[in-house]
Amino acid sequence: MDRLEKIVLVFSAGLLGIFFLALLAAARLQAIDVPPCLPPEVKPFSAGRVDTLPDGTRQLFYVARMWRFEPEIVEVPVGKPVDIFLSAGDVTHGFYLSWTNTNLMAIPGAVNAYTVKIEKPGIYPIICHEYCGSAHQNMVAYILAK
Ligand SMILES: [Cu+2]
Repeated sequence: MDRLEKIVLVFSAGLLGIFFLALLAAARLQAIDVPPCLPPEVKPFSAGRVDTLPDGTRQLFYVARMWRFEPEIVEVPVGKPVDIFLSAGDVTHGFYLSWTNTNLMAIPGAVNAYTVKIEKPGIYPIICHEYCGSAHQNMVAYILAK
């Protein structure tokens, strides 16, 4: 192997290492994490609801179906963890909570979940980011953080 080839190989491997470390650092700084694995007893559900645990944690159970999210408008407290559970009522949908790291897929037969803490009061739109049919662009819900 030519000396120049070795230098290029080492440089390329080092560059890949730097990119990988930068990716890990960015994920850590942005608090980006993969969604948790849910226990097998958590089954898909067909009606949206809002629960409040004794410690004040809000649990939002969203169902995405053509072409709406259920529940459509939910109020949550600022600065407290909010558990989001998502199920699909018909086809695959997306679930993006604007201005947060919450980005889930609603997949028929599965439940996805994420815990988010909203730090600023405001209106946070939830949009579907997976094309799901002719009225996909109208699929929106809102979280009101107070
Ligand atoms: Cu959609």
